[in-house]
Amino acid sequence: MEGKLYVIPGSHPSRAAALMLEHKGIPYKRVDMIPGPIKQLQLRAMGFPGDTVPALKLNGRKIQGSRQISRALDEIQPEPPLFPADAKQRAAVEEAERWGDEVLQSMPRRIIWNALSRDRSQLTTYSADAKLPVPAPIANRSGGMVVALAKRRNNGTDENVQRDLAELPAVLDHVDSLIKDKVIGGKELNAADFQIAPSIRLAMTLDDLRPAIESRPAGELAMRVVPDFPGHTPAALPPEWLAPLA
Ligand SMILES: N[C@@H](CCC(=O)N[C@@H](CS)C(=O)NCC(=O)O)C(=O)O
Repeated sequence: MEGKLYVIPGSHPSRAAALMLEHKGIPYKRVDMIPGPIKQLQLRAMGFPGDTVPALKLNGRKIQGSRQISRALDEIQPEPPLFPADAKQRAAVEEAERWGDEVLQSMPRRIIWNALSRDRSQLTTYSADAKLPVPAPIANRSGGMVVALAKRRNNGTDENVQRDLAELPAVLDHVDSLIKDKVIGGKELNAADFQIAPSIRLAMTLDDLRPAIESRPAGELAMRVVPDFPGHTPAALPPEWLAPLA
């Protein structure tokens, strides 16, 4: 059994899927794609129902979405599990994973595309470990267009990002409380760890955010689960937007 995992370099849910495959010990080939309309068409042409990554071909199945992938992996290969056997614990992990996907995941995505639209000098650091289907000079030259399209698609407006930054302390408090309640951060990592930690880790690639995160339990968990996330964005956001994080 070998999987084929379609990702965007630096995509945090893509990393979640990769980590879950590695947790299971399922071998896979990673296919790197560039964000934007061509990737969306390619995924549809391959028969995936949606146009986002992660998307996984495994055992004759086409599975798209980080939460669909966690469940499918437990079906295809139950050990080691991604969800606890105990019903109450499972419900807590499922809820944390849902929150990680529906609430947390889009925050660093909006923030980073906004920051990259202000300074994309380090954009290619996010694809440092990737095999992109275009030569590096073309990827460099098309960077401005990729960032503009992704910022728009992900609603990375100034207004949304200022709201995200105002909400970030409460969001980090929630992650810390999930760790304190042992829903995540245990000896055996689960689907919610793999969903939440890459989002926090992506946020930590921004110099604007890292100091507010790294010394918290959330930051420590992110470094434990995803020690080697690629990419670095220098300070780029207006300092007054960062006041809630001080
Ligand atoms: N929440 C879903 C969606 C993931 C998602 O939105 N992925 C982004 C990359 S992080 C994507 O594919 N965006 C489309 C694009 O940039 O073209 C999941 O966890 O699988």
